[in-house]
Amino acid sequence: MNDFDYQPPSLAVDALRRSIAYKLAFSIGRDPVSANSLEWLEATLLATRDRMVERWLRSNRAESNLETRQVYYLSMEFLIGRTLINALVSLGLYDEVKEALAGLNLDIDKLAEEEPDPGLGNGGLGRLAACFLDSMATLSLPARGYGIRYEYGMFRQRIVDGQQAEVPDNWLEYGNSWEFPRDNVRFKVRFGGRLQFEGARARWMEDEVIIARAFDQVIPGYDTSATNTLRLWSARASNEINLGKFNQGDYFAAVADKNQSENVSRVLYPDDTTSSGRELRLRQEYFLVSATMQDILQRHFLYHQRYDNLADKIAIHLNDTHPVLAIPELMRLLIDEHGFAWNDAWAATERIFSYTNHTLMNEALETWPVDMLGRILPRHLQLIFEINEHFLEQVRAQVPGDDGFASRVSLIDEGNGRRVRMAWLAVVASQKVNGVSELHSKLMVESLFADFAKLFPTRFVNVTNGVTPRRWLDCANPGLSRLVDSRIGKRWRLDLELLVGLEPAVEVHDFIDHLREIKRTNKQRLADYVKSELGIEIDPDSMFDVQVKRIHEYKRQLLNLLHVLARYNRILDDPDGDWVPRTVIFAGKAASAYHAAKQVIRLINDVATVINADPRANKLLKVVFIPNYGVSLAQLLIPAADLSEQISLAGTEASGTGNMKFALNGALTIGTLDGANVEMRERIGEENMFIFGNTAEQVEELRRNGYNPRDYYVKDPELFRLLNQVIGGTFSPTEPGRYRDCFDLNDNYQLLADFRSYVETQEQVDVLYRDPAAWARKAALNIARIGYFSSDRAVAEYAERIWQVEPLRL
Ligand code: 26Y
Repeated sequence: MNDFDYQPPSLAVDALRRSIAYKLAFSIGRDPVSANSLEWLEATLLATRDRMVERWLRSNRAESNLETRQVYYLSMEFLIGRTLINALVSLGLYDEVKEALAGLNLDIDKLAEEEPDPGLGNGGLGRLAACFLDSMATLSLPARGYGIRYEYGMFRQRIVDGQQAEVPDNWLEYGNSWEFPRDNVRFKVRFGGRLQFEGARARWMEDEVIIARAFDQVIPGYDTSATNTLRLWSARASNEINLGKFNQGDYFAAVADKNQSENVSRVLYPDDTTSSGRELRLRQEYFLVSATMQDILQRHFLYHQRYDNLADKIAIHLNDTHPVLAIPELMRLLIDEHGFAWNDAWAATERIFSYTNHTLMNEALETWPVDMLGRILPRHLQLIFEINEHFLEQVRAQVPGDDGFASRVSLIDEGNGRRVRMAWLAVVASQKVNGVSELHSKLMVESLFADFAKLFPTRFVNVTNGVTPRRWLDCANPGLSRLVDSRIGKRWRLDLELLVGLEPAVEVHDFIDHLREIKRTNKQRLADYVKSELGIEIDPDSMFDVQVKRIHEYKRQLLNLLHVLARYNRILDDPDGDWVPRTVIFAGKAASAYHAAKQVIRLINDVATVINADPRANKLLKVVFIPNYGVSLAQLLIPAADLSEQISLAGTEASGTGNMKFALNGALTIGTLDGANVEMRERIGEENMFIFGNTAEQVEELRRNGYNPRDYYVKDPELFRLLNQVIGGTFSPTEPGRYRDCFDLNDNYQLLADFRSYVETQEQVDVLYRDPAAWARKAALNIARIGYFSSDRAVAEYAERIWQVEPLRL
């Protein structure tokens, strides 16, 4: 049987069952009688993959049309999550495969949980890239993603004695059935060495060569035959072994060298928001962009047989500054390899690139020491200097006589041991630069890029983030999806704003009751998980108050914990009070070298130990830290939440995307006016969210006037008491000094300034929760009004305003 020619009957359950069994026998070599669940899963993946491939080939054929302009989305991170269920949902085959597997005595959902979850990203930025891939395919855009096939993704998090322990994530251990290794797609990536000039062209006398090998992953669009590609690069040593050393008899050194070069794609930097500045990271970034740019140029030439129309035919998007070396790499390839004059190469480059900024925080901005860059990438450093010279010449003409301005915008920071400012390079070379929420984009042009906004007033735009409704509602919350279908039909999956059609239903008792039942079922499912993973009983009738995201000071998990402690004290003070039972759930990883964040995890667990064991309180309050947050856990947690904690210091969270996923799943938000929360409030309505705390302007004002956290500490007795408890060791009796330095004296993220307002707002949360129907009605309004925050809308904006690309006609 040839699956490729196999037409509609293959969609039938019976045919699916046969092709799964066929894969089991002929691709895996197993007898159904003795196959284990991993082998059945593998067989199911392969049978599913076959059904994606035909569409994929058709899409690729359509892309080779000479009129088409291609988008390339470059990202050091793609957090795509598990693929099977999402792929089946996209193909419209979920029910059929479920039935086919049931016929083999297998449960599809149990099987699907055995699929490894590739954690090739840290958090929001990587997950956004994955949502965008899904949307680009669904909108039939001619787009490809490029990234690195890290052998080890984000570490797995264990909690040992209350503390985070990092365990390597060997996700490829049992192979990856979704990928197609492209043994014939290989590019050389060079490092080090020296330059020899012939006019404007440089010859790079090579020193070290690494081979980039392509692995392709199919990205199906939903309900369309459009199917895109995510191409991930893996490093291979250029010579299997270093022959020189081998001949000298040093077998060990020869093999060690090979391992050294392959380190480039070994492991993801588990470092969210702080720029780590290590040499291997620079090499990774260059490895991604060099292979990618060579591949892009090769494909372009294959289609067009010329390079002079490059800027008409391709758009390259930089997901943060991490792939910014693509800019000098394109210049290098055009000048040194394809004979472009400098000005022509620059003219093309300036039209090709666009860049998304994801943070304004100083410590997260990438800069590289000039020395290091010159040693590893001499030609690129030299091109960056040239770009800078041209740019500063233009600056001096535009803003004459202001050396301060010129040194501020210079690509080279002369003050700081001489470093290259990667964000500046991205801005200078991009035709568009965007922030990820209205507030963030506004602050971006007022602060970080203020000087550049004067030079290039039309370059800066906003594209508010979005999330894919396929994964975050359809796959994650089948119960709610079915309820929505029953009211407004199924098309919301392709046009999320259709959810407004639910508004009339919020007044319908039956609908609201249904919504509550679904939430209850999702909460029970999570409670079962917590019981089986952690041995902790949580009550699905208590309010599930959830904060899940990377652990970072600016996100203020500690503020959440301060509220927990206030509540605990109040319960102890009045044990017979009429309390609303709550389960406060945390999850998230801390960067492995981020001490303060790791202490937060430890404190959460210490507090949990004390509260959960206290019979005076533990019927009314429980605290759980669920280990190893990632896409899969998010799919379980988010649909089970009643309350979504989005409490970052105003002006620090660029957008947030979890905030959108929670609202889409019918949780109410308690949050500050930060990132996309601001726009959520505009659309959902202030009365349907719990907004508290200082605004970004007030935060700035406090800072300007000399913020003094002590004032709050001494003036607020409740705060005074609980801070003293933490610092004094109430939650760490075996080591009373453990949290002595936990609260940073400067309180850089102004927890204390927002504490009172937060606690008062939490009281209002309780009031509403006592009225389940009123709560559910607001939850329904959140769902009905969240449609704007679809990644389809975001990607359509990119396509039109930034990339100028159109959907493929298939
Ligand atoms: C430099 C390097 C080690 C590094 C690696 C990852 C630096 C930053 C990051 C990740 C940043 C990130 O995830 N940013 C988040 O991007 C989301 C998508 O735009 C936003 O919603 C979120 O507010 C922002 O923190």
